[in-house]
Amino acid sequence: MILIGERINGLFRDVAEAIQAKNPEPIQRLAVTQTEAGATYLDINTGPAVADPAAVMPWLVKTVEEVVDTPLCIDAAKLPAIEAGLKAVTKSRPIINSTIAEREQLEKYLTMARDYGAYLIALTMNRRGVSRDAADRLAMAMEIVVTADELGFSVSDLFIDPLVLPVNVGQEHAVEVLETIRQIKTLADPPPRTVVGLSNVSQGCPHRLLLNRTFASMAMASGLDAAIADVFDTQLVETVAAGRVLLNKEIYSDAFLQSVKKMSPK
Ligand code: THG
Repeated sequence: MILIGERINGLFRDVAEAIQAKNPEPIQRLAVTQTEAGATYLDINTGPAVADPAAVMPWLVKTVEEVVDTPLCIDAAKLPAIEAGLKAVTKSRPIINSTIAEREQLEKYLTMARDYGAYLIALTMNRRGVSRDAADRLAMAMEIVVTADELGFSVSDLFIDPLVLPVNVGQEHAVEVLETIRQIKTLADPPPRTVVGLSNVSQGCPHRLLLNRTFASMAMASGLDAAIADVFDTQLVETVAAGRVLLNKEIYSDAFLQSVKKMSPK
């Protein structure tokens, strides 16, 4: 499983303040320390407080690329901010995060991803909101796969996100997400990949890291390919490394805990 470091997000106060002050130092430190901790991608999101995300995203991309080679996951709610981020990327093939599963929006994002040679995260939600159960999520995943195929976008460059909700407000969702992850692999050959925002599962709960780690291990067993996650949780990173060995994705060696640093989407 690929770990995408979640920490460069304006949801966090230190990042919001750094963006506000155009101060690169806290962001560059998070880029370096997350990479050292085992992130093979870095999610970058300006956060909800920024007035013009399309103006800030290129600065965030440049600030991060100045200090690491780690590829980026450009996370924004609106297309102009994503496109501004894509234009600023100079190093590796980025991931676009994300589109909803509405035909018109899917077409725009798939075309953009194709034109920029990016991977694309597509959420199994539409204008009516998040799905209730696995069947609902799978129906949207199928729409995503079909649309990608029609537009000539490689299905294996798609990451489908079944959307994890906090377990304290939607307890029934976690098990539906696991079932969706399993079944998404049957939709196409080669199949799309899957990704989740792991820390969503524990938002507002005590024992957050325990919930995150447990869900990570369950989701890996269900076939999850990537997680946007807190890589500063050493035990989470180690759980993922052990999971890779146990799922036979990594050749066993006594030094298997090192393996998490070498993951790539290739
Ligand atoms: N799917 C996709 N992208 C995503 C998400 C997803 N991007 C954003 C998010 N979800 C994943 N990233 C985070 C980042 C932070 C938190 C959760 C998920 C988080 N933050 C603290 C909180 O809300 O309690 C912030 C407060 C703080 O500590 O300062 O939990 O699902 N594709």
